[in-house]
Amino acid sequence: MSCLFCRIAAGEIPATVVARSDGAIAFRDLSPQAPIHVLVIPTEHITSAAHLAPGNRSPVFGEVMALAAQVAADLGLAESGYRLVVNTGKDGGQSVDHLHVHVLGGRQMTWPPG
Ligand code: DGP
Repeated sequence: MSCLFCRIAAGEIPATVVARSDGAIAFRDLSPQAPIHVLVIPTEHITSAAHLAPGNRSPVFGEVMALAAQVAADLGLAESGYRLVVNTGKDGGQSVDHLHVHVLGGRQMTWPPG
């Protein structure tokens, strides 16, 4: 298995896991860009948001988004707010080719993003 996040999901590479659900796993980002920075991934390999086919893939992404919201709430971000980011492809700044949602919080976010 060569995909980094597949290996994290399989427990082959250590990560600080903060939550799991059926089909998704959440763990701390190795290089945090905010006081709270968690990645939420589907346990099955999906390369990017661009690879979500209409219909059959939607439940998986729904599971990922539901876990992202749960993690944000569990980490105390529900009231203050937070940002969910899905970098997609080269221009989107995606560096790991396994779909992931960044959960960023604990500081005021700025707009536009860089
Ligand atoms: P992106 O640039 O959107 O593809 O985000 C990839 C993120 O993955 C980036 O914020 C750093 C994080 N990351 C890369 N390698 C590892 C790792 O081995 N463990 C963890 N926990 N995070 C990683």
